Amino acid sequence: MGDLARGDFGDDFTWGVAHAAYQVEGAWDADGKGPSIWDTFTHGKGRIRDHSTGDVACDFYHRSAEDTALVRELGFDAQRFSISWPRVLPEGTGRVNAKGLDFYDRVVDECLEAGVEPWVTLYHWDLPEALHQRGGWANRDVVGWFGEYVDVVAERLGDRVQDWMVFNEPCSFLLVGYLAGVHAPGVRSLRKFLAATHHVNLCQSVGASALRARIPDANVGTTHIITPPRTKQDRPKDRKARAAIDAFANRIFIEPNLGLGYPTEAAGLLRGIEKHLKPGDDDALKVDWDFLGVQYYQRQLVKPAPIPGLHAIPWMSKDHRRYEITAMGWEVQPDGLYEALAKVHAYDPDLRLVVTENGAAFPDRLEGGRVHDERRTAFYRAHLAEVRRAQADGIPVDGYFCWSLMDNFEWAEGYVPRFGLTHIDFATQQRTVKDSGRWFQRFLAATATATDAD
Ligand code: GCO
Repeated sequence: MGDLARGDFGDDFTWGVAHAAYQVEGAWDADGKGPSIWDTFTHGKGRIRDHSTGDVACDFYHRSAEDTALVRELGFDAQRFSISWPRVLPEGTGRVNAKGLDFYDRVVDECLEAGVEPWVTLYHWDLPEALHQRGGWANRDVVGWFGEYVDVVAERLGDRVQDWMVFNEPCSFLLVGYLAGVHAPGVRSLRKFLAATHHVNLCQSVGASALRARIPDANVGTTHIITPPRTKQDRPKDRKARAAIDAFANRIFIEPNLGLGYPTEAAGLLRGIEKHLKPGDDDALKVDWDFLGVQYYQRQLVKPAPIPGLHAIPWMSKDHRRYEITAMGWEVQPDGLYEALAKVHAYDPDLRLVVTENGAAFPDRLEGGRVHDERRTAFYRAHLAEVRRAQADGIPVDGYFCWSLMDNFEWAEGYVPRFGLTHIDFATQQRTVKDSGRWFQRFLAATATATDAD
């Protein structure tokens, strides 16, 4: 891997960093913002590993200019951030909170002034609590509510923002929030999970249309986490197990928008989704994406399950002997990124792909003003090599976003796992660029091909 250089990825390749509203903004009730399901969830007892909340987080709400300047200093082209729906529409529909919208307007301008492209995600998991009280994603009315919200944002930011992602990882907030109940809103119901999944898929399409109606030259995509399942053996029942998890964790969130319907044949438990379909939905689901965002963290070890209709369960044990394990307990397998890209590419060879998230948490230590996180640098280098391999094999990948610019609120794990290129002291809000961030800075500054930044 000694030969990796920025220039090898192409002149039009976008290098970015990503983060999300609830994980970084703080200011949870400032300037007229309404509560989101994550405010409710974290303010309840016992949900978050370190009993923390996103009330303050990285205080990005007040420090966005400084953080955006850092994105530029490190040499990235783009900053991916998300809009908090209840900051813009405190009740979810109707009344617009001007100060909330002003904040995002400012962030966009700060990006442009710093020479950083703003890449905007419309939904990164913080549904207005008021809409959850009305049934949230499980209520089909959400399709109208979401269209209204996207229109408000597109009208205000569309003159300056070209790159849009409608959703961040439906798989995660639906499976973990509506089926496992470990993320907000903490629901455990197969029925609600299936209803919510169908409504989110409809919203992908409604959101994309609302963007295109306001912004003729918009670059419209969405993001999916791709977790390739693996089994220890390859017997027919192992293959069936992989297929079932693949349907549940990957395919139901991607295929309906590509006009392929729901893969109910692969997992019997999915059949319940059919009763949420109305005439005309098959067409309403179709989206003509400009790009798809692929987010990759790990492969998932699964094993055959003796549960009729399910076929597979995730296997929580780890292969410590074969793989390095991150602070999230995830196995480091760089070639899984290639597999994830190839999997999405197989749907449509012309569809542009962007790696909208990739990164890792490690037990970082701040010592003498430095964080020597060589494991993170090695992680990025190995994964970037897989992006190059995908490009070399003809897969059109034209961007890569690190998760994340800075340490932030990692959902149910609180502030324990640190994913940043920048360390944050959450008591003082002091930012310290880690060695991995400096590695990127050198890598991005070197324009020649085939010479490593090190
Ligand atoms: C996700 C989200 C991020 C996470 C990151 C690390 O992929 O789950 O987009 O919000 O923080 O992935 O788990």
